[in-house]
Amino acid sequence: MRILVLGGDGYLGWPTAVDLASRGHDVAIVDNYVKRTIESKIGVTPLLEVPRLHDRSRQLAANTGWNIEVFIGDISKDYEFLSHVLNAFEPEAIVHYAEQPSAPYSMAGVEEAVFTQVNNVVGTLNLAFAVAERDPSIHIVKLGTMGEYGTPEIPIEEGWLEITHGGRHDRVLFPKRPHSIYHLSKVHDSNNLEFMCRTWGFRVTDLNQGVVYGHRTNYYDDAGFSTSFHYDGVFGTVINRFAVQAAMGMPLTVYGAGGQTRGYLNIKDTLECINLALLNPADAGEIRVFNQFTETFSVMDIARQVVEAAGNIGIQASIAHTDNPRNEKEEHFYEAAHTGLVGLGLQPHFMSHGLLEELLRDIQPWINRVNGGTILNSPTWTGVVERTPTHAR
Ligand code: NAD
Ligand code: USQ
Repeated sequence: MRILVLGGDGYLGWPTAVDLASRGHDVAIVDNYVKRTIESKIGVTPLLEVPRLHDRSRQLAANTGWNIEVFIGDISKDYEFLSHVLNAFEPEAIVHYAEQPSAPYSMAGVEEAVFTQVNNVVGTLNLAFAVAERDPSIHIVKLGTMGEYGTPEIPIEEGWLEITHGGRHDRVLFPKRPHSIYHLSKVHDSNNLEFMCRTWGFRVTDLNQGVVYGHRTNYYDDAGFSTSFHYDGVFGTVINRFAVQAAMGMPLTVYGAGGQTRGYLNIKDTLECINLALLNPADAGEIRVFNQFTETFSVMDIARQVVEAAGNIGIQASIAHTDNPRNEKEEHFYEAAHTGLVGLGLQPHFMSHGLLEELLRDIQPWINRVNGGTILNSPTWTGVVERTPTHAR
């Protein structure tokens, strides 16, 4: 298959592109390095230094013979660029990761909130129009997020809700009550794509992914395969952060009570889910929604498991409840369906099967690169930020 990966410089984009190339597909990637721009603006760095895409792609080809074509450009600000890429590469499927993914960043202030929604929503709209222009039968595999649903008092279905109202029956997109401006941008994307499928007969798989953790994929050991792994309070996701905190001897930062419950999956399963979605495309006119996670944990469950895994490899770790910078429920009901991808053949990698020990061992050699000042740098959810007025800058 000819597969275009949007957001190919990111934590998930690069390993996905490598994995697809290893399976014999023709792969191209697009990125505009906006994540690197934000990193330098807010003063954070990934744990491992990551070469730029042309260098990574050259290194990959030299090591394996797999070619990944690279296009550098902005899918949100430059429609002509995106349209050119589709005409030049002629993809049969597009995996769309190219969005601002951090909830804390999106809540830092008006600039960050507006950037997040414009970048994410307009990028997806541009993609929809470029696909309509090039070939509406291209399968779009779009990364959504479990946080679109929020934490409702009823069980979360896989995308759709069957309702009977006024004596009549219908099937509607599950009601959304997201956690942040970022998560809300994904809700807008889902609504826009549902419209495109209903109106233009698009084929879309909307993957409501849970929180991803881990670093090692099948190709991790070789130079050029490692990815952008964050542990800071803006881009780092909770399990990756806890592993780094344990490895550096810092207490694990459980925000508030720690009852916040979410769906999680290992990065190896992200790659497998993308593969399964691509091999089993949505039908024309269908927006197919999968809840892409394998296990459900509270933050305290995770912290305890990280402490235990650290102990198994001789690291003494501890937990410290810290003030929660977010506005979220800290104790709540949570039950979410996730049978679609298992139905397609997903065989999950479970966290208790040595994955935390593997992660801790992998990051230990790099722990002297950690910038401790970026562990507690999460913006708060107040929406009010102390900033220098524009006219005084
Ligand atoms: P990431 O920030 O590491 O990767 C996203 C990449 O997209 C970056 O390299 C960025 O430069 C690029 N990008 C952003 N806007 C762009 C634009 N306008 N034009 C071109 N490139 C652009 O994020 P990630 O953690 O790899 O997440 C990938 C996707 O998966 C995101 O859409 C995210 O919302 C979603 N997701 C991630 C997780 C997770 O736990 N990491 C969980 C659920 C969903
Ligand atoms: N948390 C802590 N301590 C920390 C960091 C986080 O207790 O040091 C808590 C948060 O308060 C939250 C939970 O852990 O309750 C998860 O936080 P997270 O930062 O790992 O995840 P989140 O902000 O939801 O975002 C991440 C990705 C995002 C993706 C989302 C999937 O950054 O791109 O969409 O996971 S989901 O949560 O299912 O929506």
